[in-house]
Amino acid sequence: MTSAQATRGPIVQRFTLYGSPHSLPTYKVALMLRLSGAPFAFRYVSFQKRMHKAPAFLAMSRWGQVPVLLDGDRAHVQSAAIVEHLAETLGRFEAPAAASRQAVREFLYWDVDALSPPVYGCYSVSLMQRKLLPLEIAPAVADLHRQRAEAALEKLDALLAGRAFLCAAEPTIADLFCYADVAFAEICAFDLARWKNLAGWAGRMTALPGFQAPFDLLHMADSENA
Ligand SMILES: N[C@@H](CCC(=O)N[C@@H](CS)C(=O)NCC(=O)O)C(=O)O
Repeated sequence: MTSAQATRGPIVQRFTLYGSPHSLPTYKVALMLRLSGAPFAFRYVSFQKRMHKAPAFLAMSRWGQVPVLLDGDRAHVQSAAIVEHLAETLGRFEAPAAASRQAVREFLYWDVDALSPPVYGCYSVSLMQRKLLPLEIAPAVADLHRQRAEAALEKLDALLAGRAFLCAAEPTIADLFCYADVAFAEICAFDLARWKNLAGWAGRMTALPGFQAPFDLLHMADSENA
């Protein structure tokens, strides 16, 4: 602690993120905070300990899910809504004009509809195979997740042809949000080299100042209530 802090008292942390390093939507919010340069405290919510169904947690998260972002006293849920809230309040990664703001929203909805669910499914398969979650996913279901993830990644690659970023000349929350899924797809052994535009864009995302990959950004060891 510096002498200035000692006289002024502890710094009040504005943002507290509840989630898990293994949670893809938690990474989306953490990445937004990180790339925006906004410090945050991280609280690990253990699914094994059913912390997400405890009354105190349900009081913040009506669906009993992570992530939850506390911004001061207000609890925010749903990663897409949280990321939009952060863009507005921090003034970072917003689209520059009304037309591209609408395009950003469309990409967020597309991601939640088409890209994130199959990648999330593939990651669940990987957690099951590594015996980190007690799941039973039939091989046919696992194959379907993989096919759907591939189709969505193929689409994203096509949409990135001739563009540096998805909706504007600069990265927006649409890029951050979709990139998080692509990062988890890579963890699930999808080889981005297959998709030239996607690989180039992912390289631009990982080169952004402050960027950190999922398990570099969120550590179990750092969590305050693991
Ligand atoms: N649409 C939500 C999805 C959140 C979600 O699926 N969270 C998972 C962890 S990655 C969860 O909390 N699962 C526990 C449950 O649903 O009971 C978002 O984007 O925030």
